[in-house]
Parts: sequence; structure tokens; C-alpha cells
Amino acid sequence: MMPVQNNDIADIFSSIADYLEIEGENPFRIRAYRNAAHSVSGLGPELKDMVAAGDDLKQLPGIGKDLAAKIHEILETGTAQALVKLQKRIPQSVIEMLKLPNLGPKRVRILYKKLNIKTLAQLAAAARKGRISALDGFGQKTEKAILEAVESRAQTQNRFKLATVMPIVDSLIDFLKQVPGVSTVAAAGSYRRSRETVGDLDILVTARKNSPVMRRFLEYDAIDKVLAGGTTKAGVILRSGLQVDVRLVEPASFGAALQYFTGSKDHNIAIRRLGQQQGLKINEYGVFRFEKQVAGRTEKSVYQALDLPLIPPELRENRGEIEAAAENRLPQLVTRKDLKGDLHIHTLASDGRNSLEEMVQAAKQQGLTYIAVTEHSGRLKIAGGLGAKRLMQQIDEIERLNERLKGIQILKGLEVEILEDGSLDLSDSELARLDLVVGTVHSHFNLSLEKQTERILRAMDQPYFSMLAHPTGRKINQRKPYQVDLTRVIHKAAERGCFLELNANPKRLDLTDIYCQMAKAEGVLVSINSDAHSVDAYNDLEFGVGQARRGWLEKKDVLNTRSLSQVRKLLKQTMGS
Ligand code: DGT
Ligand code: CA
Ligand code: CA
Repeated sequence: MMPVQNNDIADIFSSIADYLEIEGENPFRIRAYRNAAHSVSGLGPELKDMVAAGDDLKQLPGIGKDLAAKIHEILETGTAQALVKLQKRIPQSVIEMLKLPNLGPKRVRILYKKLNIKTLAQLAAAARKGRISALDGFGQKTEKAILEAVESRAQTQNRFKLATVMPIVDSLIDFLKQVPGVSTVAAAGSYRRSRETVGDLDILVTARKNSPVMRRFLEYDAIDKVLAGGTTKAGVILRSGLQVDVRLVEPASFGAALQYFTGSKDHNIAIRRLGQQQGLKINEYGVFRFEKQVAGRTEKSVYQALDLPLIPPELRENRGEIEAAAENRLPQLVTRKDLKGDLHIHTLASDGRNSLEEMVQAAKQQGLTYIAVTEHSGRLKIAGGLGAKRLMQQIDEIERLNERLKGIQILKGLEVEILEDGSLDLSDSELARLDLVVGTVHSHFNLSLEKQTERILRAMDQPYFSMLAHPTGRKINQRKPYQVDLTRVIHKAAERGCFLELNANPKRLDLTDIYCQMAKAEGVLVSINSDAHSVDAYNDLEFGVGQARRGWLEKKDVLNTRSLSQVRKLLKQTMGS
């Protein structure tokens, strides 16, 4: 279990308050949870450290005996039984409605209790029929706003971030593997292709004839609702809201099924057409010539039947991968092991949660040989940004620390604010002592395409500018990218010899696959950075690598696959020119 942070505890308390409010509980109890959430999230020290030191939590504002006990419970188990019980009573999809701009718990309660609305789809249907404006406290304006909000979210919001799905997949696969008679369990679909979001999960199973696997799947603990339960195919919705389809396939067809259900659909259509040209029929059961199965036990055999090498799942989008495979020029995609360093991390000095030494040791354990410390610059006050004075202190500290370090070195960096006019938050003479400058847009997201692009290009033209962090600022399902012409940004990076970040945080995954491909085509190196704010965030590098692979990037296309001395040399060219 990952260490529980104060924010996790605060989230659990606010969730409990939301659920209680939807249930129509006593307002005092609801307020107690809201106050506690507020108190915990504003607390300086971590509760886990306070508990370890034996502090009495009841001394904290808004925390009585009951809530103190719940904090202990959350620290020990990662959750509160009170919340688990509520989650069993009220579907997750009802809670989803709270995320709409016009709906708080009071209104969701009315919709749920009076109209029995449990999902966004039911909500939209009721709004279209005018049933919502007929309720007390909802006017026609609200009804229209709700409908618009549901519809604008419909396309993206019911997709789950890859990182959210990963632990769910791991637990489910573990569960299925335990069922007697099961031999193989594999995840297919967009999940296997490492798409940044997953619509539903597709799982394939092979098992002995009399295995109870399909029956046992329906008893899986995390299921909210069974949609269909057959002997070879079942579909359910988990309490998280994620739909899962499980298919039982014959071992002789496993490879064909894996190929088919991995998709993408466009890739499959192209593959099937190629088969037809060679007199082969390809479907989820196998590859057939005149009704005789000629391949399909393994996925490799399916591609082999077409005279193709196995195509990595991340490339299967029908974007030229089949032609590349036919001409034997598939890229050797970058892997996590290829990464030698991380060029964007934070520590306690700005808004990170671990000390510099902790971040260094954790990086070393991850097999990295260098990290660049890149705190926020002074202008970003909410993130404890560093002005020139504190930056110089940190530089001194890093230089001292580097002398003692073995097997890893720290590069001196800064995540510097790009100001509205494209200038940087610190002066050239202040930036000159650094090894790299990572430029970032954290403000004025709403500029026009032309203005935003000009602003960023001007920043890239500054004499000290190494890399553009999270180039579009988007947060998946949460914040749209700001308007920026990345084609021009990539041209500029090529011209200036600077770099683009692929931010590996699974909420960002910014650069996207298409622009990775474009950067590669222009010879611009991409740096896969964790943007870690804590020691466990280095694990996110894996998601960045997944996205890079979808963007056809090879080891040579990625800056931080280079050795420390090569990286130093490349970064030096971006400093003071
Ligand atoms: P998702 O779930 O929206 O994130 O995306 P996928 O790619 O997982 O799509 P899904 O779950 O609808 O279907 C899984 C795979 O099954 C898909 O990638 C390719 C295959 N597939 C589904 N429908 C069709 C179809 O009509 N034709 C072909 N050739 N393949 C299909
Ligand atoms: Ca799927
Ligand atoms: Ca599916």
C-alpha cells in the first residue's frame, strides 16, 4: 500500500460527506465530515508522521474521537469502512453526477430520490423530456445547462485514465488466475494498446473444459451490476463504473482472439483486407484458408500468416504500421529500461512532498543515473516557487551533495514560468548557473491561438531555454489543452536545438502520440519526464513510455536515454546561446 497522505484522508472525508448528503443524513454529521476534510487538507505536517510520533489527533481542529479513529483506520487500511458501506448503497454513477457544474449533493439527492436517476445517461434523458424542470428548485435554465454539461462530457468523461484502470486490471487478472482450471488471462483492447484513456476493458481467458471461471467471474467482489453472463462471454460494470467484458476462448484460437480484441478496429480492418488479398479469412477464431485453420494459437502466428512480424500493440492504429511491418522497418520502440534519467522533478523546496535526498535515493532505486531538480520559479507562489536567492541556495546544496553521491548525479534545473509576454520569470544572469531551464505555461491559458503560440515561441527564443514542459497544459478529462500551434513549436525546437517534454504524469501525458511522431520526424528529441512531486511518482515514467511508444519513439528519439555526459553536452547547447 502506498503511504496515505493528508489529501487522501481529506478526499475520503469529503466523499463520505457527499454520500451522506445524498442519503439525506443529519446536517451536523455532514458538516463534521466537511470540516474535518478542510482541517486535514490544510494541515502542515503529515498525519501519518503525527501518528507515528504518538500525537493525539483529537487536539486538531474539527477532529473528535470518532474522526480520530477514522484517521487511524484510513492510515492503516487505506480506506474507511464507513465509506465502503456507503459505496455499496449508492452507485458510483450517482456520485459521478456531482462532477457536473450545476449539481451539488442536494440536487443530486432530489434527482436520485424523486426521479430515480442513477446515471448520466438517465439524467440526459430526463432533461430532454423536461422532467427535471418540473421539479422544485430546478428551472428550465438549469435543465438546459445540465443537458449541455452531460453531452459535452459524454465523449470523454466516461473514459477512464490508464493509470486508474491499471490496478483494477491487476486485481481482476489475479482473481481470474486463481480460479481452478484457468490457464491464461490477458487484457486486450485499448488498455493493451496503452491508450491514455480506456472506454471499457476487454479480458480474454483460456481454461480447461469444466472450469467454473465464467460463473466465478460474476461473483467478483468489485462488481456493481451484471450486464450479461453467458458460458463464453460475460459483461459487468464494476463499482468504479468501469465496464469489463470477459471472453472464454479455445487455446487454439487464443492468439487470434487476442489479436482481434486488441484492435484497434481500424488496424483489424486493414489486417483483414490484407488477408483477403492473400486468400485468407481472419477473425477472432483464427486465420483460415478454405475453412482450414492455418494460424491463431499465438498472436505471432496470425501476423506470420500474413508474412508480417508481430506489430507492437501500441502501434496498432492503422497509421502506417502495417506498411512498415511489410517493409521490415517497424521502429524498435523505446522501453522503460532505456531511460537513464529524469529531467523534471520537484522536492520540498517548492511543492514536492519529499526531500532532495529522498528523491535522489528513490531515483537510484529506479535505476536512474541522473535527475534534474526543477522547482517552480518565484512567480508560481501557490507552489512555493523559488526566487533567485533560494535558487542560488539550492544550487549550492546540489553542488555539495553531488560530490558525495555515487552512481547518480543531480542536474541543476528550474521549471521557470513563461510570462504572458513570453519572457521568463528569472533573468539570464540568474539562469546562467543552471544546467537546464524547463519553461512552463501555468497562467493565461485563455490566450488566442496566435497569441499563445507567439508567447511560447518567444520563450523558446530566450538565450536560456532547454525544454518546454507539458507542451499543451491539458489535464485528461479535466482541462482542455490551451490553444497552441504545436507544429510551429516543434519547428522552433528543431531550429533552436531545444527539447520537448513528454510529461509522464498519467493525468497529463502531454505530448500526445501524434506530436511525438511529428517531433521525431523533425529531429526534435523528446524527454520523458515524471514531473515527480514524491518518491513514488517515478513509477509514472512507465505511462510516459507507453505514450512515447504510441508515438513511434525509439531509444534514439528520447533525450533521457542518453548517458549523463551526453545529456550534459546536449543541454549545454541550450544554455546561453
Ligand atoms: P475503448 O474500449 O473504447 O477504449 O477501445 P477498444 O479499442 O478497446 O474498443 P472496444 O472495447 O470497442 O473493442 C475491443 C477491440 O475489439 C477493438 O479494439 C477491436 C475489436 N473490435 C470491436 N469491434 C470491432 C469491429 O466491428 N470490427 C473489428 N474488426 N474489430 C472490432
Ligand atoms: Ca475496450
Ligand atoms: Ca469492449
